Amino acid sequence: MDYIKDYKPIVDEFSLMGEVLDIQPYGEGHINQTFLITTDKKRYLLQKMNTNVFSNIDNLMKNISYVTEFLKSQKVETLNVVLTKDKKLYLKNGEDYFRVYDFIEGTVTYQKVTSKKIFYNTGKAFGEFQNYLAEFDASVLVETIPNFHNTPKRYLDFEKALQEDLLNRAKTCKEEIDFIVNRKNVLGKVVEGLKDGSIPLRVTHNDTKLNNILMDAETNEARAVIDLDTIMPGSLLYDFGDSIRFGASTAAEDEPDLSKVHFDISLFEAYASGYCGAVRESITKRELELLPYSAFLLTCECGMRFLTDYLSGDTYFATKYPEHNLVRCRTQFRLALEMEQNLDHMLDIVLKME
Ligand code: ADP
Ligand code: GN1
Ligand code: MG
Repeated sequence: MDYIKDYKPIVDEFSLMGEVLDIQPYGEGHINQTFLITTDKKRYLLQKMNTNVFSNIDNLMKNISYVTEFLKSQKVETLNVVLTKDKKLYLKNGEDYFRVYDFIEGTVTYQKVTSKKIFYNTGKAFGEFQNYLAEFDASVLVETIPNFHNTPKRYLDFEKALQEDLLNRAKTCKEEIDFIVNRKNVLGKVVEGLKDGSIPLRVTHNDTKLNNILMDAETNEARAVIDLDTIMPGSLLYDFGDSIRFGASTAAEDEPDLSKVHFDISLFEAYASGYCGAVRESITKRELELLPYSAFLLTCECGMRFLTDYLSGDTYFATKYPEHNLVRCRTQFRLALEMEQNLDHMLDIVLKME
């Protein structure tokens, strides 16, 4: 595919420095289409935003603008939105929506944790990010995906997809269906806690996987939290749990060989130590006690979302082959099972961090 030919007219609508030399697909995100733009002066990132997932791009980009301006005012390194030539936050081209960010140089994203230190740094950075957001006025934010981490609601979506079974795939994933059906009644603790006030509502990132943070290429210290599309009111348990889901695994999210997939409790400890150190002043006792459960919950939730998408015909997450979502679901349920077996041990670890 000739990306320059296809995307140069789009890129030309933005206020870039220099002559465009190259445009290539970039990164491993499951939602937006990301491209690296190289000019003779600097590099940028172009994203074709996913309008199937985000129904109101205008509100989404306003959220990002508010949050990034707020972070910049606190001298925190963050995404910088490059405006279009007519000074807009994004470009609408027919049915398609595009945005451009400065490429943050000298950084790397990891698809898998390669050392405890990196995961400790990630925990510390997401904890600090939580602290910055604590000062942010939640009333200006629009919920970009309502009920994003409402796990019981996600369970209903799964049931619906199972009933419809559009591609007749249910027969190929009976074990996975049973796994989540058997846990139906333990998926509500965070939603219920937010409702009855025992868990505080905060402004949270909601998509805290390892490749949504840029690490300094030389020092491996965290430089910037990215992928700010889902910053919304939520629970810090969502952010903690989702990081553990992705990072405390011995294998990739889509590893087909399940014998390689395990929950690594020493990575859990490294992340928890970085995170709890950063949020020590603000985390409540109840939140602390629920950190182990949140890892189990978010891993069940994500596995269930992959399963739902598999049953619905792969319309949400980007996939590279027909069973991709099922393979991802299997890794998540394997991890969730091992987390479930280790909840007491995880609790001992976090209670030491009080
Ligand atoms: P998605 O929503 O599809 O996950 P992301 O916004 O997370 O898209 O971007 C995908 C990948 O692109 C990230 O995981 C990261 O590797 C890279 N990336 C995104 N923004 C930047 C940036 N401003 N500078 C450098 N790399 C970036
Ligand atoms: C998606 O956008 P990305 O790839 O960083 C998804 C997350 C899932 C994750 C699973 C908006 O994250 O919720 O946990 O895939 N983002 C959205 O890898 O749905
Ligand atoms: Mg991402």
